[in-house]
Amino acid sequence: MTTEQSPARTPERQAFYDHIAPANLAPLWERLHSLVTAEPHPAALPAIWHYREVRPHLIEAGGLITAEEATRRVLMLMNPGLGGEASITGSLFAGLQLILPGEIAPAHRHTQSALRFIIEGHGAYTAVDGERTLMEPGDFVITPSWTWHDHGNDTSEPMVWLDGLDVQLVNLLNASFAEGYPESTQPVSRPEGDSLARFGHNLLPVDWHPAVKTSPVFNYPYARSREALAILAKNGAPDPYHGHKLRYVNPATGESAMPTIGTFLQLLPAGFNTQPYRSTDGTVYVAIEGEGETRVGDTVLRWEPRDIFVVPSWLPHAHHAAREAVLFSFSDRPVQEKLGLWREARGNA
Ligand code: 1HN
Repeated sequence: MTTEQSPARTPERQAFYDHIAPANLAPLWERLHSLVTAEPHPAALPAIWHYREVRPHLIEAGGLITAEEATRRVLMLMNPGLGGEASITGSLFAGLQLILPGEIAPAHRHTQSALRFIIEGHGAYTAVDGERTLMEPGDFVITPSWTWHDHGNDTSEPMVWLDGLDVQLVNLLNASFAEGYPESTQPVSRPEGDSLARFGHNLLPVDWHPAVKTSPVFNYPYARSREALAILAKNGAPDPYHGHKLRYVNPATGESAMPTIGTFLQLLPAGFNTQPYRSTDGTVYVAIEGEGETRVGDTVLRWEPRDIFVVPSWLPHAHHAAREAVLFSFSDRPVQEKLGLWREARGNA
């Protein structure tokens, strides 16, 4: 099974392959080694987008097209190893979305799930199924599959967030549906903060049972998550591979907050070096606080706040924090875990 090379392609065999091709047939033995590899060989490359370099391009896009005309004014983060695919890893989409003061990104819904990780600006809103939430830097906001959503910026500053979506997963399975809402914004039917009060305080409404797989909390405010990390960092030693790392959960199930995308927040103390680690879920990171670098295989990615970088599947990586740092990250880990595919390895093994 670990054939590194295909058997020799003799003229007689080649003639046979040509002969059967019109019948939509082909020999597996020519392809086996690339279809079934001994370990993951992601086409995605380690890469980093420095926010100070990307921001001017985003602002430029803001002068070229309105959010309304674009539907979503997003610059996609194109993994340089993926040949122009709209993907940051083999399975996930990432992009930076800009909403200028006074703009609206019109309501629509789709089967792809989206996360927003807020990078810049204060107080623009996203509305999900009749409730608006105001967004602050570091907040993790969810748009569950098939929920109406629109965004708007009633503030005086540009608002930028990172969009993470399971576009490639949904398309692999040919399960994409989408439609526009008849109006540009959906009616607001619940006051701001309603979901957080009902579901975000270690309490659940009596007699409520989850109807969908996505967390009923759709904004995980940074202030609260950050406070948890600060207390952990004060109370004990960091994990050698992860620092102080927490995963965002659906409070109704204990599973990941989104069914297809796992999301994480970790604190690395000043001067801390994590030990080499790898896992099969290619992961997108956002540096929120601090400064440092991540060695991914032979590549060193140097990051500062608001930079976004990607660690492809199964590449050993280690973080170094020059100053106390906080990283947000997301990956397809819940999907791999559900399917029994997820693996990790500690050290250089
Ligand atoms: C989308 O609907 C949004 O709703 C953002 O804000 C990014 C990227 C690909 C496909 C749909 C949004 C998206 C997207």
